[in-house]
Amino acid sequence: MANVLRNSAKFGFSGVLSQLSIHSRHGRECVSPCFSLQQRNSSTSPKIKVDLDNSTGVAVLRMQSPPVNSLSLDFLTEFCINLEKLEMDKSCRGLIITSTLSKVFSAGLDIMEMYGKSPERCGEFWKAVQEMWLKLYGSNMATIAAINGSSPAGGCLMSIGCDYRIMADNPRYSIGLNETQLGIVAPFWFKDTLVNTVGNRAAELALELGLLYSAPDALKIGLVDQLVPEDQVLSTAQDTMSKWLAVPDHARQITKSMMRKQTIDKLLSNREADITNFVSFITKDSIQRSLRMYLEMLKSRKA
Ligand code: CO8
Repeated sequence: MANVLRNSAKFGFSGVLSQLSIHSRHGRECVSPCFSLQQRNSSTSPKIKVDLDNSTGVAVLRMQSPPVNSLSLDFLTEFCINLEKLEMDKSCRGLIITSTLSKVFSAGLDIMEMYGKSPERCGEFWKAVQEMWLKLYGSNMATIAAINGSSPAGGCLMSIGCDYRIMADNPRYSIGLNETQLGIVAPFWFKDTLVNTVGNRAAELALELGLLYSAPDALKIGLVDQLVPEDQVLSTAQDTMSKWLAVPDHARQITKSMMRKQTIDKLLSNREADITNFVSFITKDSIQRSLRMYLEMLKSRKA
């Protein structure tokens, strides 16, 4: 552990996990585990907008991919590129993640990326999902999710990957890892992140039943830290961030590493197996049928 702490102090939290040679904001090597961030983003309009306030050192990352900010391969790639840029920027100490869409923070993984796709494409997609979580959960920045709408499944994963969660006080908005409701299973690192957030018993109930919690219920189990009126979600996140940034960076980062490193290392050392598991699971006929039924259910809700 002493070594870990020394390395954390020297390289930053991400640096301890370093697999690839990418220069960090401290001018040293930092993490980007096994993921080539080629500019593969094919869409013309950015799905993400980042504003960094140099006077406060706080960046606001706005997800702006209608209709529901679903996490497609393109979205995830753009997200990771932006996160990496901020991580390397010495002037950026805090990150707030929010959505420009009304009612939705993020609908989670883009189901169309998991339905009717080749095993190769599914593997590429899953690697990007892993990468998003590794970068966020292991970030050196203080991170706050300003959850201004519903946030199921992968949206919840993104939220619990942050250090703190502020949600709009609206009982119609929900958050949770509802994978079992789709007939799929949240992988171990989704589970670990949830356990680290709400504890074992609450996570067990939440995961087995695939529960989506209304904002007030999410606060009760500690899935979010604070509820505020909808129009104050971002301003509260900014106020809260100033408290986080009042703590010396190195002390906060080493502490974060102590809390999260074991969970991150577990995925890093099982990354390829996790991809193989995902691909073989998601391409099964029975799972594809479940996904198709779920997609039909989503469409029929509208009709
Ligand atoms: N992926 C792709 N498309 C989606 C998704 C999604 N996750 N969510 C919604 N859409 C589509 C809808 O089908 C609809 O399409 P269309 O306009 O063509 O009919 C459009 O987005 C708008 O959706 P809604 O009308 O439902 O929008 P609302 O504003 O009424 O509701 C919600 C927004 C609450 C987000 C709602 O859309 C919803 O509940 N979506 C489903 C969320 C969900 O269950 N996501 C789970 C994704 S799986 C995941 O993240 C983790 C998987 C882990 C895999 C592990 C396997 C081993």
